[in-house]
Amino acid sequence: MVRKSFLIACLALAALTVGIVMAGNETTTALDVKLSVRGMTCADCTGKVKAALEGVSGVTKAEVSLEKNEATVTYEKGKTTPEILVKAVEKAGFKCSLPKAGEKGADQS
Ligand SMILES: [Cu+2]
Repeated sequence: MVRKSFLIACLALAALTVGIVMAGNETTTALDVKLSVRGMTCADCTGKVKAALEGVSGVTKAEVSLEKNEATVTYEKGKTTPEILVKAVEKAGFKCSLPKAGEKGADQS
């Protein structure tokens, strides 16, 4: 009898934990933003821009393209803003600006 109630308690706790984890995932929304970066001339430059962006708290991923003069950044909503990302790139010594069309960064080539 004691064992059965213990098992039920364990199951209830497990269900509760799963519920909390799922609720937690819903609150963190990942956003993507494309930034235009100018002044990069080699792989060393893209590395610096990438490091600068990944150093911003809230950023989960940063990919920098030398060919496109562009950085694609994934960040958690509410933890940072595209403006902060631009400033981080500029602090690293490069020119950076936001795309004209909203946060998503319209696909223009
Ligand atoms: Cu370089």
